Amino acid sequence: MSELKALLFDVDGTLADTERDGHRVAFNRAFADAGLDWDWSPELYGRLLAVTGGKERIRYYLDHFNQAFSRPDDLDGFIRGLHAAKTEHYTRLLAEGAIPLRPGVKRLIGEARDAGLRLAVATTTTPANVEALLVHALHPEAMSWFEVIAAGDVVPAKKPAPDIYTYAMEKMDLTPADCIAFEDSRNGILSSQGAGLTTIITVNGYTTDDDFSGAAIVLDQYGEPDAPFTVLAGDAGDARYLDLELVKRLHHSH
Ligand code: XBP
Ligand code: MG
Repeated sequence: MSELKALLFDVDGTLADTERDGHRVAFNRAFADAGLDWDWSPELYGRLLAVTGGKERIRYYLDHFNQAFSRPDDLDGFIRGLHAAKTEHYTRLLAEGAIPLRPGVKRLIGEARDAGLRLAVATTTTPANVEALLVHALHPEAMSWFEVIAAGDVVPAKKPAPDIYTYAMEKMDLTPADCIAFEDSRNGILSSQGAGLTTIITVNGYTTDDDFSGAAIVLDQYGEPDAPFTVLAGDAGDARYLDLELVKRLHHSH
């Protein structure tokens, strides 16, 4: 097994709990702006998360949960417009500081930077959303900390397809053995493992019951020295929180 050179992070659910109080709220605001009476409850949104990508999720909603809606002639353009308005609402929410990073994320990224590890993002969300989260929740200069931000429509097949991780590694001229991935969902780990990556999982409210077979470890959070994680599957040895040493150990043994 080669030495660990890079950490590849998913964004939504992994760096921050963005779905329920961020993306969902932004979708609903965009629907209201457009005069639609659609309301995605937290429960319904959990079901819609079966499909990654906001535009794809709107289409999935129409196909499976709102067949009665009379579709405009240009459905693609209609969805694109709604989604652009949703992105405006979402980035504004983040600029207002509505969504913090999950526990331990800032510390772990700091440890990785201090150790000279390379960083990248591999996500299905829109690039503007990644920037809004990194700048407002991590650090004003955080965009420059990430060598590659692989996001959104840059690959046609979103997660669970492996393409976004493969794209990020190609840009960095790295192989899966050089990297480790951080994910929070079934679609996420299907993507990272499909790209050949060892994967560390932190679950969230929407993904606790997901199947994470093959994960290097499944945690409830990265944790902090004074606020330990709970190990849901796998072996953390004596570790109480996810630090770079444990990341390297998991990379080495998987
Ligand atoms: C995240 C997504 C995204 C967001 C919404 O999945 O599926 O679509 O929910 O963002 P993952 P957009 O964490 O697996 O990357 O509306 O910008 O698509
Ligand atoms: Mg995710």
